[in-house]
Amino acid sequence: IRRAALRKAEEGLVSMCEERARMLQDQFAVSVNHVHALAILVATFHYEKRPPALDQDTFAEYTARTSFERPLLSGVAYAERVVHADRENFERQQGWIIKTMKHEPSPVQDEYAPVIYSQETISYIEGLDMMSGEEDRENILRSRASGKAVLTRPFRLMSNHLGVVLTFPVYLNDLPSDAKVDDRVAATAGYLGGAFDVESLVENLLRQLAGNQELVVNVYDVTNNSNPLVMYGSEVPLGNPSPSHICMLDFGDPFRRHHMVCRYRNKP
Ligand code: WA2
Repeated sequence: IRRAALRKAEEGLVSMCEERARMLQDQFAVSVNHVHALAILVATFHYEKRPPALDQDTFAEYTARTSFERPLLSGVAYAERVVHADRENFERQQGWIIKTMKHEPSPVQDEYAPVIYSQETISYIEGLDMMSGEEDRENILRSRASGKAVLTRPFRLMSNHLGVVLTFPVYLNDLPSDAKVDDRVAATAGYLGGAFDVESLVENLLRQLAGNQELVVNVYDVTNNSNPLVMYGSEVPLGNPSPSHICMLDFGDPFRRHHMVCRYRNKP
């Protein structure tokens, strides 16, 4: 009877973990797909119309009314690529100067990625050079070199919550799928991205599921297998003897690996 109860507990753990991993991966995927559509919206209405048929108010209204399509994102924004030779012109036209993510006037750089459109939920990133933050900068460089959606490692977002940033490149013209990196960089108009507020939005998602009380869920970025990074949940003390189940997660960036670890709060 004891053996049967243990077996049942183990099966419960596996099915609850798989349910959560599937839900998280699905909500992640729909959010990424919608950000992809927003990148196309900016290419179509900002760059393929003269003068641009998009402005901050329109972007803010559209992203607010479609936020239900991006359940795990706390907000989205568009940062334009500005090379140093164009900085003065850009700042004069915008009527403000490019600032760093520490809210200081930006020092001279080869190029910048100031936010020109933002969802109101993250309006605090307006005018900030997203290349001034290490994680955001790496994302920008990797997305424009590949033409694909990319994710940062987990880090403290400007909201002060743990999460990851998603970035899609926007190009000035269509590129063949095998385009060279240099051609991709030269054609780059800017970067459409958003913040996955994993700490609060995944908490919300899990709270709605049956069995939430008895389960401890952690999500890790295991891109570097010998140094797993916590993406969600609290650090589990080393040598925890409680049995666990691991589910692989696919968030769509082949450069990164993630998994979910589930265990019972109290040993069954
Ligand atoms: N968005 C929101 N909060 C953040 C953040 C970010 N990046 N970085 C740190 N906290 C406009 O890749 C382009 C969004 C960056 C996109």
